[in-house]
Amino acid sequence: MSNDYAPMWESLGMDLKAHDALLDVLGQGYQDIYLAQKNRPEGMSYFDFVMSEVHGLRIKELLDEKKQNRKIIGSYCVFVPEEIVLAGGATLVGLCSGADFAIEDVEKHLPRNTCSLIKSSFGFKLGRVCPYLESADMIVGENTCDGKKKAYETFAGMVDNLYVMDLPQVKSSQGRSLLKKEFERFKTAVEELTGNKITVDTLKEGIKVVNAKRAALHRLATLRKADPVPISGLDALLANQVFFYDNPARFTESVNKICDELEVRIKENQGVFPAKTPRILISGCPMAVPNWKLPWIIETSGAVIVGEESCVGERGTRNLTDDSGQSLDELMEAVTDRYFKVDCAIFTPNQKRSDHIVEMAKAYGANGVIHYGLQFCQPYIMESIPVENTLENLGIPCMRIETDYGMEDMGQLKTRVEAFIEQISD
Ligand code: BJ8
Repeated sequence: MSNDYAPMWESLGMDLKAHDALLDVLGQGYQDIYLAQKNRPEGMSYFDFVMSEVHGLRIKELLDEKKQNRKIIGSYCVFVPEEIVLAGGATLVGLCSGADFAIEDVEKHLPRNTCSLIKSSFGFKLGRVCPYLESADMIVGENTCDGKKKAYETFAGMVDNLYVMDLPQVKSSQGRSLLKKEFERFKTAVEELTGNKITVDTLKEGIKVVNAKRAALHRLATLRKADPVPISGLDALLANQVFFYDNPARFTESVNKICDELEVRIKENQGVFPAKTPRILISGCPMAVPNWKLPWIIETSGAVIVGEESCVGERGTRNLTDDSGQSLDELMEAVTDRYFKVDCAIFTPNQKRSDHIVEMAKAYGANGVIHYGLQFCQPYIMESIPVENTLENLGIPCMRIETDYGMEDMGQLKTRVEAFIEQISD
C-alpha cells in the first residue's frame, strides 16, 4: 500500500508504526496464502486489488463520503441491518476482528479466556490500527453472546460513539417483537445521526442494493456445487469477507463477473482442484479478515471447501429481504422477518442451524463437515456436540476443531485435518 496514505492514517489518529507492522504481516500472509494458490479465476484479481487497498483506497473513499456529509457506521455482527443504514444515506462497514493485536494491552481489559474475535476487536482499538474503526461515526455493538455483551460495557469507555443493539435469544413471538422494536430504535438512531428521514423509497432502495449483494453470493455458492469445483474455498471466503467492506454496487458487479467466468469453467470441466477432490463444509464461528488459518490448512491438505455455514458465509447472507411492502411498517416487518431467520448459536433452542448444516452438506455434496469453534466461544462450542451427533447419525462425518488466532497449533491442526480428509476419502 502506498505510503501516500500515511497522512490520511495519521489524521485518523492511528499508530503508524504499529499499523505498518500489521500491514507487513497482512501482506506477507496474503502472498503466502492467497497468491500462492493455483488456477485462480481471473476475476479474483479484483479482490486481490481490494485487499491490497483495504486500508488505503477504500478508506480514502469512505473519508471522501464523509466530506460529502455521509456518515459511516461500523458493525461487529450480521444482525445490524445494512438496509436501514443505506436507507438513512449512510455506509455500513464491518469492523476488523480477525487477527491478534496488542494482546498484552487487551488482557488488561479482558480475561485471558475470552474468544479471539472479541480480543481482536479490543486489540485493533487499543493498538489504533483499524482505519474503519477510526473513521466510523457510529459503532454498533449487539447483545449476542455473554462475551460480547460484557465486553461492550468496557468498550463503551474506549470510544465515544458506541450504540448497543439488544437482541432476542429465543425465536418466540416476544423475541420477534423485541427485534422489531430494536430495529425501529436503530432506524431512529440512524436518522438522528444522518439527519435524513428514512422513507418507503429509500428503504426499498436499501433493500434492493443489499439483496443484490446477497444474490450475487448465492449465485457464487451455487456454482461451488460443481465437481471439479471452479473456485477455491479460500477465494470464496474472501468474497464473503469483502462483502462487509466494499462499495455495495461494485461488490455485486465484481462477484457476478467472477460467476460468469466460473460458469465457463464449469462448462469446460475446469476446476481449481481435480475432480473427486474430497469436499468439506465448514461450519461454526465467523472468520473475519485475515483469519484464513483453517481454510488454508484444509486446502493445502488435499481437500476443497465447498461452503461456509458461518456469518461470513451462508448464515449471514442466506435470505433476501422482501421489498414488496408499500408502507414503512410493512418494509420494517420484512427486514425483521429476514434477520429473525439468522440462526446464530446465541439462540436457544437452535435446531434450525443443525437443519441448515445438514441441508448444506447435502446440497454441496460435502464428504464431511469441519466444525470450527473459537476457543472460549461457549455458544458455538456447546452447539458443536449436538451438531456432530446430528451429522454422524445421518452418516455425514464431522470433526470438531477448537482453535484461536495464534499459529502455535498449526502442526497439530494439520495432522488432524489430514487424518480427517483421509477418513472421508475412502
Ligand atoms: S450473528 S455468530 S456475527 S454474534 S466467536 S464473539 S459468539 S464468543 S461472533 Fe457472531 Fe453476530 Fe452471532 Fe454471527 Fe461470541 Fe463466540 Fe466470540 Fe462470536
